[in-house]
Amino acid sequence: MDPVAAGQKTNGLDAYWMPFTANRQFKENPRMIVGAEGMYFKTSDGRDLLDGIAGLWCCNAGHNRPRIVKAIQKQASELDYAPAFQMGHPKQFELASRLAALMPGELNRIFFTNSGSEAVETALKMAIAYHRLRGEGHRTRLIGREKGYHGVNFGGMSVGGMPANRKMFGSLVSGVDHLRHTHGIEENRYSKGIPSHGDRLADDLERLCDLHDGSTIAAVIVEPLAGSAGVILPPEGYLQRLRKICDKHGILLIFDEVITGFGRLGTPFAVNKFGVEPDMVTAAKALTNGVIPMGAVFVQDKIHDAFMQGPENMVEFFHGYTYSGNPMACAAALGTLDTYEEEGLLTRAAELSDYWQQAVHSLKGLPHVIDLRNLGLIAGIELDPFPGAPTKRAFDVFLKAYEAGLLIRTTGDTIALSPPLIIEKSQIDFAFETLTTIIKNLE
Ligand code: PXG
Ligand code: PLP
Repeated sequence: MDPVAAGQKTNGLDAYWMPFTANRQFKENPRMIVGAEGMYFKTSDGRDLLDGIAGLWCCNAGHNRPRIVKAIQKQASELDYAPAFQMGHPKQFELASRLAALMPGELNRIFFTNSGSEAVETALKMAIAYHRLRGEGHRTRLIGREKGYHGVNFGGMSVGGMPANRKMFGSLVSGVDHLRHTHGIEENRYSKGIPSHGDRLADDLERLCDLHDGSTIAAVIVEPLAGSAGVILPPEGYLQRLRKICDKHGILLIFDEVITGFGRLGTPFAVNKFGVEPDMVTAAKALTNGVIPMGAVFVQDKIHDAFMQGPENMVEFFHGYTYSGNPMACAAALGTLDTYEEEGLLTRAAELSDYWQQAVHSLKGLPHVIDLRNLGLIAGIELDPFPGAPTKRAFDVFLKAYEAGLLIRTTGDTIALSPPLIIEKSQIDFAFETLTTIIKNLE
């Protein structure tokens, strides 16, 4: 190939097929990030962008944090990789113990994956196998919820409830059904924090137990607070009610805490916030501050123990990833936990949440704003869709915010905010002043 063409091939934008991106639109007018520090990204045109979304809900300690950087550098020079199967390295065990200590109750066993999607697949497989090991092999159904997001692999996509993420991919995993979502309850509009109406939507699980017979259901998986579909909160008492119905029918409850984990709601996990203990918790993202891919499943002792039977020389769970408990990921996670601990970040959102809530609700009454939702350091700003062009209005805000030095995320016509937990009040002010100006001037 001639060198000019080869240069174009390696330096151009064509080769990279970007995930969850409008590729053609992006490549017409690329938005490139070339650096990051603390609360800010640096763009290729030399501007600072306030990170209003912690990367993709993952950089809870902000960017380029020294503890994490050093941990990775040291790990790379000591042990780059160790086989994940039938071999171990000390940091896997140290990390699992520290994670178990963070989580209340019986959620003491940790299985490592490389993403939230893989954590979900792992938890679903564990649930079905657990019942089989206990002589209830007929419990194979999985229940998710409308508008749920559990990653993009087949299990998570099947229990997930975002139509665009499902419709192109055939018949998905069989034996899956969905609870009704908790979005759009008129009485909850503009509620501050946890909304008071709608806990009875949990009773929808009774409907599915009637339909399928509860004894055929292995597990229910929900996000305690649904992030991807537009910051949808659990009504007061809803998660408690779901727990009760699961117990009544012998169904495992899985909380997908890929977004809510690691301080996002002002407590280490949503489990602490709501005082409801599920049988398993999936996590990822902020586990390593987003720096190296890693996910984890927190499993109650009883589930783990059910697998520990049969001959001791046999593999107990035929499942795992080449990079489960990868040394670099473990080092990054340990550096991350150190940072969270030293800076009190797992509870900092609770200290800021009143200020945050006030800032969020200061947008009430602006044109096109039809709902505002908040919890911990999360906000959902729902806009009236542009007639005939859903998603356009929110995406316009995204583009204008980017120009004005603020990175936000949009899903449908909802703006989602979820900044690093190190954010200062003055930066919260900047974010909401910027959004106010943009929204006021929308078409
Ligand atoms: N479960 C939940 C609850 C999530 O939020 C996943 C699983 C999948 O994790 P991985 O690591 O496989 O991406 C997620 C991820 C958005 C957005 O725009 C949300 C996610 C990922 C990317 C973008 O809201 N959530
Ligand atoms: N595909 C092939 C051919 C493999 O050999 C493996 C792992 O050995 C995988 C997929 C799964 O890869 P991973 O363990 O990174 O998920």
